[in-house]
Amino acid sequence: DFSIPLNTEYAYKPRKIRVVTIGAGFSGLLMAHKIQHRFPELQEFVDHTIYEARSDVGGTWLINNYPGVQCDVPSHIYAFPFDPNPNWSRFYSSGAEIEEYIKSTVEKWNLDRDIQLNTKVTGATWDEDTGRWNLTVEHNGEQREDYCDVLISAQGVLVHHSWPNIPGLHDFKGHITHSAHWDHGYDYSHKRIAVIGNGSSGIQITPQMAKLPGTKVVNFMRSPAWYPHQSISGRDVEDANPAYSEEEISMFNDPESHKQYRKAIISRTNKAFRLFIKGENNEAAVKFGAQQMAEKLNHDPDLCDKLIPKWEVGCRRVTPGPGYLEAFAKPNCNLSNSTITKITENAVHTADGKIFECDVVICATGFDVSHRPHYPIVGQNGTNLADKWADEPQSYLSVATSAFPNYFIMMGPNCLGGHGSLVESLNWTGDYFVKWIKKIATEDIKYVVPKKSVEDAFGKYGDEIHKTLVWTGGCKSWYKRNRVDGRVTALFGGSAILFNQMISDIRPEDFNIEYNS
Ligand code: N01
Repeated sequence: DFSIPLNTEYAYKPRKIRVVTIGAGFSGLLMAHKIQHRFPELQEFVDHTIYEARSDVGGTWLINNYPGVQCDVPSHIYAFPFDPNPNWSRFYSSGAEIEEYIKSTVEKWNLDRDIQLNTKVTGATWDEDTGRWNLTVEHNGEQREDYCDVLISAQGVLVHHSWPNIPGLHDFKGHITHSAHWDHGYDYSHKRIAVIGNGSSGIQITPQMAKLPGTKVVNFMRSPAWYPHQSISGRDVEDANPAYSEEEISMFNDPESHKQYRKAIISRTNKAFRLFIKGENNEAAVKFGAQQMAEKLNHDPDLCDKLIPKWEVGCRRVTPGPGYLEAFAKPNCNLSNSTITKITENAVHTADGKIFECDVVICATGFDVSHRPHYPIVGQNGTNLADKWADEPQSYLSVATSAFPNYFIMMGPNCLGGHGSLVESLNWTGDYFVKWIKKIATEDIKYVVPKKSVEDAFGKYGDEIHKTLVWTGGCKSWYKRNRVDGRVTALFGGSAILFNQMISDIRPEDFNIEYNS
């Protein structure tokens, strides 16, 4: 087509393609920014829609709004790279502050231009003849059909919360809630409260409940976890979550100083990866962590025995969790590590024969971490993604999977979800998607799909690295789909720097590419 000026970067006139992104949390909003602003040339040939099932943007920060919710990633690196926020009030931000930041960023950049709220994708089927995804979406209870050339899953991984599998749970006659489905209309004060779970959610909820007037709280834990209080804020302070002073905030408002500050935190975070390698660094961390936890527990032998893990630091996700260990010093806050055998109308029963009468049961029991979609995504030869991933999820570099052409995933299996800067990694992933979108549109490509052999090789490569890392240690964790043994399916087996290198090129040789003509 000679109508294109010769100095264009494209060899062919780009064909118009329709891109649908599912989800308007951090990942989906990053895609919105890339398509609307970062790569303005995409306007010429990309028609983009973001479907969001909920009534607002914000993803995980909209869903997880339990009391005390706070991010355990430093605020200054938990921000959109295109709009770093100099005004964070603390080293770690509250969920509410993050939600506010997300909403104001959306408004500032008009990122809701292509978003359709209250609209749920209920099915996606690949059509090999047309090279398109046929979609069904539900809005206000009505189903309609749509299509796209490229489908991007930006649904996140910790989306569908899990109720514990405890006999009698639903016979409980008091108030029952989940950390990811909090009931803000209920007054928790003056209640006897059972908090089940001691992951990142449970450890934030427990001290908040213990603070309320007249409460009696029991936290039921099954597996101990490390709660290091060593601040990576770079300041020698006791407070694990320091508030920023006015001077610091005004310093951050100078773009160069802010950039340097962010760089320093990213560098400290990247270096922390060394801690996750089995061996002397981790052994030192175990010693340090055990000593620090014992101090926080006032060297209470019973609490130390129950709470200080015997496995590596980082085997389960570490979280700063200020106030959790300290809460057990209060007379109204207790810990049980005996297995819950049943829940009755008014009590939690444990294997050691104890019965805890309570008015409230809070399940901080995590999420479905299978990666399996909760609606049919059907790829080549009728392959349903939920079936493909029934035993274990497999991906190509976390961003795509064989038999699912033109399907790209943010935070797919084995992504950079446990170390480094998550938002930075989503940003690199978004850039990677844009490269494919441009290539597909400008080279008249019908579809691209990762080769199964390469996907398998990536899995093996990751497994080999994982053998050297603490995530394969002897604990039970959601990194291994809530198992003790088995593959690490949630996390990338390498540093953030390695992930960045691996994703900086689209490596077409790893894909089968089908052209339209
Ligand atoms: O979920 P989890 P989460 N009886 O799966 C326990 C992110 N996040 O919502 O391990 C008793 O970690 C279960 O015990 P066990 C972050 O990535 C971040 O807390 O199966 N207990 C476990 O203790 C985090 O890692 C932030 O033995 C039962 C707990 O429930 C991820 O989300 C805040 C049980 C679930 O812990 C998930 O965190 C919140 C039973 N029958 C979340 N069933 C921050 O940034 C389950 N459990 C701070």
